[in-house]
Amino acid sequence: TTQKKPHVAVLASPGMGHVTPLLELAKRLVVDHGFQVTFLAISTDAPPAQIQLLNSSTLPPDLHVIHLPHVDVSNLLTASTGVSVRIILVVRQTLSYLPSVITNMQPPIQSLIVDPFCGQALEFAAAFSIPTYLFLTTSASFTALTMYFPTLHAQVDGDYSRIAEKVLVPGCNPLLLDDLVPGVLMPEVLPLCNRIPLVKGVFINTWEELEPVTLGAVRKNPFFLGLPAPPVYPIGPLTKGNEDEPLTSTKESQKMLTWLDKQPPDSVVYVSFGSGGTLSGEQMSELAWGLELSQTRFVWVARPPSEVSASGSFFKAGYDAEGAASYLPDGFLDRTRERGLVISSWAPQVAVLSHGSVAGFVTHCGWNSVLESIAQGVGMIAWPLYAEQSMNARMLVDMGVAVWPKPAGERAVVGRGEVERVVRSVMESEQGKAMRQKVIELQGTALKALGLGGSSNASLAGLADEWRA
Ligand code: BUP
Repeated sequence: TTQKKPHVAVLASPGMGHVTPLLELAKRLVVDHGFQVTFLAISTDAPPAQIQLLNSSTLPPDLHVIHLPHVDVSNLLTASTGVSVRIILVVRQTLSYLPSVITNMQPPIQSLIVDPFCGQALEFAAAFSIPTYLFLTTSASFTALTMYFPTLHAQVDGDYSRIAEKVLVPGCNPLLLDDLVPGVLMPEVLPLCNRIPLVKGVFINTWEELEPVTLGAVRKNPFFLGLPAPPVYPIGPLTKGNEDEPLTSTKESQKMLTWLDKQPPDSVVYVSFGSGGTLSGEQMSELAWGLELSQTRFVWVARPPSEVSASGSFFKAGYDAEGAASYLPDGFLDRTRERGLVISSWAPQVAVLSHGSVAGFVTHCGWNSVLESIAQGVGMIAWPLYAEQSMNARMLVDMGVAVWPKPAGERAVVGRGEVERVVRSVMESEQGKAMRQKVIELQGTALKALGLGGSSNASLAGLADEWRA
């Protein structure tokens, strides 16, 4: 008997933080569940790494990538248009092609899976009566807050200064207001919240053992049961694999791996602030001094400071020809030549984190980076910069897998002494050892969740069966 092969479409907004987990989900549906998947990519302004990943010849045959037509938003931009507004404009323009793309797909699609920035797609899909699913590429904790947010917003009448210190999402661990403002509690998020009831289900890139309290609350707490909200499916951690890294390889990324091969086991700290993160010049300098004073080996994916690349850094995504060296303290590169490497291109992050010489990660706590670090058993130094990253950082500290350096002074800069302290504590101290143990424990639960019979595996398999029926 030939089994029915359901056809599912996956739509990702631009940026590796979204494309990577959605592509992993697409691969799993094809490889583990025998689906046919069409991956709809928004390639306008996309970083080269994204194009390389999606054009790879190693994708399974039943995974078909369609690049949606390029759009030109230049007439909508002003000198002050920020990166996120630009992405929103690109997505909106591109999605106007979606109805015709969807109607032409053969065989017709069974379901559509979208990431939160492609929310408009839900309305199109509804018009075609196509069941849609959201894939939130963040934590369950952020998902629960998103579901609770309209209630909270109404309670305080949109005035978040009326919230005392903590936000209590029913049944969940308390969240510190300071971690949520600015960047998380903002009225701009409401349209996304209001779209959640329109979907058939919400995928979350997490797993039971990582966020048991929150996942329990979302399923059982009366508040959540009373919402018109669809079921949640924890299916993570879906991260890119080591085998994907050669696809985005550059001369510099090769150099990085060769350099790591020459370092002793567990001796190197890896420093990267994601595709969107930049530090101020002053902060870069303190970080450099701190790394130097710690006398620890390091690889640093550095890009020019925020004063230089404030806007558009997302799209350049680490392809700054000049590199960051000229912004580092005088003589820094010479003095650290023997034990440090600074590069300014796209890094093979999973290959780096899984390398035997790497034992610590200074990270901006983007959710993908967090998952990759845990999946590779590497303890973190949390350095959140924007969006929900402080929430992620707090969770990691509470779980005992990260330390969070404290800024000082009016400009809230983390000083060199503090950098030296946290680097040493992760790489050398008893606290570092305990952290290593804890993160390896979590790594184990991640592997188990994804394996046959594991919770995330079962969660996706159950849904795949439903789609097949
Ligand atoms: Br930068 C960089 N190499 O040099 P996050 C990033 N990555 O492989 P972000 C590299 O991009 P959002 C590099 O491994 C991760 O999969 C990294 O996602 C990879 O942060 C991804 O960590 C970055 O979620 O995205 O870029 O800030 O804002 O969407 O969270």
